[in-house]
Amino acid sequence: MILFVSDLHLSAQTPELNALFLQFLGGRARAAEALYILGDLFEYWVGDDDLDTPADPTHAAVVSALRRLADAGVAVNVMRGNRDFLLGDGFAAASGARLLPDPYVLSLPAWQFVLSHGDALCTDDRDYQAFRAQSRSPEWQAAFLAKPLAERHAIARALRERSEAGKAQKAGGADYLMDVNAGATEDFLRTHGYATFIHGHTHKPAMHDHIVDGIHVERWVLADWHGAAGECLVWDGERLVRERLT
Ligand SMILES: [Mn+2]
Repeated sequence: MILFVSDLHLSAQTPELNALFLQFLGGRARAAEALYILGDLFEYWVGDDDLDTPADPTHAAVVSALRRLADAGVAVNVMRGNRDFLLGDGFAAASGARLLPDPYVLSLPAWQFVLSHGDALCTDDRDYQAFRAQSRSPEWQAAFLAKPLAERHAIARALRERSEAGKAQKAGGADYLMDVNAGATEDFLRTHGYATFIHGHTHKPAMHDHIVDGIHVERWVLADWHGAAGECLVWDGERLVRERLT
């Protein structure tokens, strides 16, 4: 059995979700052979060295719980999202998780999946894509990570506030900016051999049927975690089923 989650956005401001996720890692997830976290596990990640400063215990608690799950024999896989795109080798070493490239093809004996966070397909949001291109460059990341931690935290806070303001603006009439672009998605499905596509990011959980080049392709959008509830998508070897976590 394989579990998929995304968009938990954990931080010190989400104590209920943090507790729910720790409970999930110590319980439900133990029954799986593998866990795939498809981006935005954390609301922000300003560098792996942040783990050494115990000012905010949330990150350290989650990393230790991932480690315990990995040590229990569950394959833990983490993809970076648009919030925690700076997760690096230090995080991987501490958590026992394998960092996945985005996109990632998951070939199982019975089925083929392609996994992505999903933000790369939101091509209508030109401003975001420009920031994405810039912030994924090694030069930008090296310059950012060279700044003192306190300054990185301040920049991350400012970016979050700007993102929230942008979201409110987009929700007021330009909602399409916050969803994947139809053409880009079709190209993506074609490029990846019409594999079943699982992604998050948009916070619009659904199962979409696509017909691409006459071939039926399923696209499963994971639910974000909010309030006191989360969700995982379960592959039992034959089908995908959503499971609500409270
Ligand atoms: Mn996201």
